[in-house]
Amino acid sequence: MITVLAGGVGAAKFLQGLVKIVDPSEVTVIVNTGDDVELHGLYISPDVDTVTYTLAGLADEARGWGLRDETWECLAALKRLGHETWFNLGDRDMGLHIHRTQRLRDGATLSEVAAEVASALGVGCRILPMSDQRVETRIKTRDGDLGFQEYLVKRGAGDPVQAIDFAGIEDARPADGVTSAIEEAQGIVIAPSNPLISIGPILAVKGIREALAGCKAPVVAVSPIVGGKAIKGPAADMMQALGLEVSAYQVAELYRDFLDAFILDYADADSLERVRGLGIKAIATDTIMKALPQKMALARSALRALGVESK
Ligand code: FO1
Repeated sequence: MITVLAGGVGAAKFLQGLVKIVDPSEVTVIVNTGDDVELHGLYISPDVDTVTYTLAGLADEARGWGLRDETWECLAALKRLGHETWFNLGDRDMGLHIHRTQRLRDGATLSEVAAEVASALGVGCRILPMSDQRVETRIKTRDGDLGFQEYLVKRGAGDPVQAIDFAGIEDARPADGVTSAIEEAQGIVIAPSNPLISIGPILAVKGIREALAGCKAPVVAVSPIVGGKAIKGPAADMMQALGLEVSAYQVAELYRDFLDAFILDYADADSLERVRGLGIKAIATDTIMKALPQKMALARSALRALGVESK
């Protein structure tokens, strides 16, 4: 089994490549839920949905979130009724959120719902939310404490970040199957996702970071930072605002307690020796995943770094 720690779009692209070279039933994905948000009475789990929709072949890959060929009638109706509609929920996407919300109200767990949805959409991998308890990524700014989606979508990630907090993390436990997916894996991949707000919340759930540091399988991470910039999203600005170096090296450094290997882009090949100085095997390759061949090639590099055979 290959276990992948995942945020949203970067992880989803990597997984598209991985499931072409490994049997999907051999892949377990542990997904960040710190981005989850409740709006219009609905529970939305953006990273879980991005991974699920992408692996189901239903995602709008150009936009990076939601479903392809969406319509937006429900949101327009909410707007006419005076609701805030800064978070764009498509009609079909809304169907999933209604289902999840109803199931949670009936006593199902987030991970039960994730498994049901994956199965209904024909996804062959196991998709595990990091925890069934609510963990909420909060961004501290000059204007106060913002919910993650408020910071990212409503305010366009424009506020200098003073601190990041994961509300509820003290009471969160890994969802069923998460720890064993780390302990029993043949290899573990940290996807090219934001280390602070996508992988960070997963690592902050009690026991997960320790499981990674103590597991027998090798762990490889793929850098989401290329040439001092984030491939997508606010990672670079956030790292800078928090006084971190905006570099692939810095990402490796953030994971150094559990990392065996690190893949960075050719653009950062001058950092290979520095990463090796951390005692981590470092590999340079093309990490920009424009189309399926690049996604597969990157997944293949990760498996090679783990010493795992691929199709
Ligand atoms: N991102 C946006 O930039 N604008 C949106 O209106 C938006 C809506 C949305 C709806 C459902 C969903 O699953 C994701 C959505 N996202 C939107 C993406 C999301 O905010 C982030 O990409 C992730 O939370 C970060 O991984």
